[in-house]
Amino acid sequence: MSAPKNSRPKNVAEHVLDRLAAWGVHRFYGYPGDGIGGIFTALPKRDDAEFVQVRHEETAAFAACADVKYGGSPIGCCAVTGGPGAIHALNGLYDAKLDHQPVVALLGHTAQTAQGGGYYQEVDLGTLFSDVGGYVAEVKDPSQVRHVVDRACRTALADRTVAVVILPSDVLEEDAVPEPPDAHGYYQTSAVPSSDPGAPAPAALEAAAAVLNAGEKVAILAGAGALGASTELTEVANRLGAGLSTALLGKGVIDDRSPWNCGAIGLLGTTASWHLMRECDTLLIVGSTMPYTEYYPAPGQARAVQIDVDGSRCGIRYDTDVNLTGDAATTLDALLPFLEDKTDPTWRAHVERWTASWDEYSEQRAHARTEKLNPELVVRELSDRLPDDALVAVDCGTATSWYARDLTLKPTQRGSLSGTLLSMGGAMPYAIAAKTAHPDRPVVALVGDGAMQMNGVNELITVQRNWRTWADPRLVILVLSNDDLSYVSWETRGMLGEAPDPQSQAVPDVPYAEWATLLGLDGATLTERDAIGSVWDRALAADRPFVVDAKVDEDIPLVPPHVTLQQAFNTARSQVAGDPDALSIIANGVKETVGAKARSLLGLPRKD
Ligand SMILES: Cc1ncc(C[n+]2csc(CCOP(=O)(O)OP(=O)(O)O)c2C)c(N)n1
Ligand SMILES: [Mg+2]
Repeated sequence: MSAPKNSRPKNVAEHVLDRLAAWGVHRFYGYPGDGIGGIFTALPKRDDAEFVQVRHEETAAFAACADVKYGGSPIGCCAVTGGPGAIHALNGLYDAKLDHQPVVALLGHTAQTAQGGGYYQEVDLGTLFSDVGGYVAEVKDPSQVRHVVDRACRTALADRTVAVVILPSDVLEEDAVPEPPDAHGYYQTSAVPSSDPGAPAPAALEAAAAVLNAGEKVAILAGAGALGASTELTEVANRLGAGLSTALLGKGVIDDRSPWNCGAIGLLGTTASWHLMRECDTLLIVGSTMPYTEYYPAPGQARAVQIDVDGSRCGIRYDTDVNLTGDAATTLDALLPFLEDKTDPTWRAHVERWTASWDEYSEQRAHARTEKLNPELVVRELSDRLPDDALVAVDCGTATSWYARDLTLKPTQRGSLSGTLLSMGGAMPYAIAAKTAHPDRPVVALVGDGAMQMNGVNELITVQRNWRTWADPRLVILVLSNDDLSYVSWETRGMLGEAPDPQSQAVPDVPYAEWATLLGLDGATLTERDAIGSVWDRALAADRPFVVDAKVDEDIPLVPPHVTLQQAFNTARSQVAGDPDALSIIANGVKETVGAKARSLLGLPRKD
């Protein structure tokens, strides 16, 4: 269609946004710069586009990923300038790639006229993004826009990955070619998403059912791919009399309070999950590629079926017998008619005993007296207070462990984190994305003080700028202030057998609640055990975002569900070899801590 009289034709930037809108992309996280300038002048002219300015391009990319994870947009999008802006965005884009989220990154770039000349900020973006991008293309001619944006969106959705569109600043200003000519070398592409693969063929379902029906002790491992299949998973689990473990990103798919849900698997997992996996005879993996294979059944122990939307992800963690390619809900639903009811309740009864004894043990751990606040108690006290529709954002650190073990979620809630890249600095961008996608839902972020200092204090400025537009202003940020990069301190003790070096591990004490107050937000410093509940209540009833600065003990051991002798020995060695925290670690140890095990291994007297 030709442009109306006296108005200029659309330019490339406007065409890019038109085409993205056709794919349902209406939200843009980003940060401006001259490379991407055309997009930033086109965005405000649209009434179907929302732009969220954050403090750092990495935040924009993390938030674009989290936008999809929290069910905000079908495709996440970030728009950043070339050179330094694009480089900043890389980490968040890798988070999306590794967690299989569809994200399109719009990268500004040096003008075509200057490329190759060593211009300011000129970086070879095509090369730099070739690993993170499942699709990478530079728009050098306006006729490319339609097919490049269409293919970027299609690839992001179909392959659940990152697609990168590089936009030289001068091309963005050129006249658009919305309808490429019907001529050799041009494409007429579609903005209609492809349908999902549907259910596997009956023969494959039958083969899977034969394995599952033959088992007497069935374990299910559910990951991110199972989210959205709560009903189907419950039916299959009940039919099979199975117990269930969740990978970090699958948490909440089944109510954590369900007696057959053994909770988290892996290093940060529960003893119940450890037993489930080590004693089952049959394994059903749904949407998970959790890579710590030592937490799976031993090789040869179980027959196994795997369901994954991407067939290439099946059979890569366990020697599976049948692999079903398909979306979890559709496939489980199609599998049900083939499954026989297991009538023997013995296995379920075992599973329920394991979960009950884990609950008792973790309750004891949370109530163990510690010098400063016990972080497990702080997180545990949130469980019963967490609103039914809450969204939770979690950072990488000990917060991940307390989230996995001590917080109970259910399917109406949703928690997320940088689940495969395990990057620090994810929680605040995720929380911002959660609030932006769902301004009417309460959000809670669990963040370490190291992560808070990495980017959280800055992103509170984004919160301050936007919170008044949220229908429900509640965003509670729990900072686990332990003045330490505690997770790594524990890795140093447990895996390297060395005392952590305060020069690298200690982080400065910062008054986070005061910083929040200074910004016009609310906050409280939490130091007293008896005040934990009332501070949560206050934070969750606040009329604005609230920072809880909890002064927690850094010496709470991260006990793997199955402590190996080597880990325990290494821990003991570091404690005896001059770790200044050794005494309080041991003093803080409840019965089953690494410290206590290590002491007994070394024949040291028990600390009661
Ligand atoms: C970007 C990034 N840098 C470094 C790490 C390694 N790392 C993992 S956890 C952690 C410590 C986190 O410290 P903090 O945020 O204070 O949480 P804590 O473990 O003390 O609760 C570090 C340094 C990482 N995962 N990501
Ligand atoms: Mg810390």
